[in-house]
Amino acid sequence: MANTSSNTMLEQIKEKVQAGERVSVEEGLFLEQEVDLLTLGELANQIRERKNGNFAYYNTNIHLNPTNVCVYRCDFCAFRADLRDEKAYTFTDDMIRERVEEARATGATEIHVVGGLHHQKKFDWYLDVVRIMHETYPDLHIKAWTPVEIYWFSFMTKKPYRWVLEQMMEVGLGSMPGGGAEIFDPEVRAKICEHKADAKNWFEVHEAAHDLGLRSNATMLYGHVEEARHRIDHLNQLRTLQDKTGGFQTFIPLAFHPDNTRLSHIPKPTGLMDLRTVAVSRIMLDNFDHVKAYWIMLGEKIAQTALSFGADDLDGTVVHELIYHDAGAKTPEGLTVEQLHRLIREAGREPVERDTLYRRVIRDGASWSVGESVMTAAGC
Ligand code: V47
Ligand code: SF4
Repeated sequence: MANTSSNTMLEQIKEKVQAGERVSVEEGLFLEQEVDLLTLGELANQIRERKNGNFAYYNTNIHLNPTNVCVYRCDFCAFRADLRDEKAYTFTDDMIRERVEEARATGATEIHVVGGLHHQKKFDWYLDVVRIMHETYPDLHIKAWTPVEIYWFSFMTKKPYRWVLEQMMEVGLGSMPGGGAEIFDPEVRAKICEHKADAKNWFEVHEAAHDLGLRSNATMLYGHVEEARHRIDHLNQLRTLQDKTGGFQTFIPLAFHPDNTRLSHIPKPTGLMDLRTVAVSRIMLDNFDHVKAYWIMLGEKIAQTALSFGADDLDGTVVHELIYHDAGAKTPEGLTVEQLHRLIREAGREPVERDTLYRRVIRDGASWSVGESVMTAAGC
């Protein structure tokens, strides 16, 4: 970053960030390739504080991966299994009820549901997963199914995405998680997750969801075979749909975990790359309210630091996570609210428990209710 044109470019970007203007794809690439971590952090932090003040959000949640049997074979996935594998499992209705009762007993406000595409299960089984959860604990927000799953349901039923989503909403679906995005570039997808729903399908599902009033998240899986230009293209595509619908809530950069995958020769991203990716994402995604530092993947230390590099959310207490632990995550299986508070306060931020839709949670032990939108309350 020594020459004059680089300095001019950086000055231009700084002015844009200060004025709340959008950084171009070319400038995004420059940030990725030429700019040091602390400068990225300073820029990202400005945006983070403008959008969310000093708040750092978390939620009380629990995970359910209803089956790990999957027709696909994504190279980065350590979670999936074939039907006859020893580790293959599928939840029964009673197991689902038990998981939801556990959610109720711990005062969880959200259940996060993603899983494999089980070729012997019909659409009605997936619908029942949501129905059972909703009937067992109606106040629990069900954040379920990525576009890869919705695409599969649409393929099985030969019905449009909108119909599939409407059926799911009728039995209790509350919002959609951000997975299945990986890296949108078709050449990268061909290398790591050939055959599964492509970028076009991914965006069409989110657009249909937003049109029905469902909010959703977006992710990006980084640190495998992709290059900087692929990450910037990915972020640019996300902000284009967000301009159109405004339906995304949170962006979550997902650090690739290589253990037990077909890409196990690739080293896990370093802490530096994790923080750079959080910061560049925050700068590029000017129309996203939130960027999540998913502690279960980043580890508590990097996630805590990320709160000064553009992130405003740590995700939650997360009980029963499998996808990243199968792929070698060394983080604990869950964190208590006290531990999350400590991480946030140490980072100089104010912890706020939110529900899935970013409303403040008013809590008394395991009982809770929701207040107003946190950002409205903050005047952000
Ligand atoms: O699409 C799978 C990723 C995603 C690995 O919306 C891996 O709040 C790293 O949807 N290393 C599914 N990543 C998870 C998902 C999600 C996660 C966190 C928060 C939210 C949210 C949604 O998990 C997949 C894939 O990108 N994944 N295997 C792995 N070895
Ligand atoms: Fe199946 Fe999802 Fe794993 Fe791909 S990432 S193999 S779709 S469970």
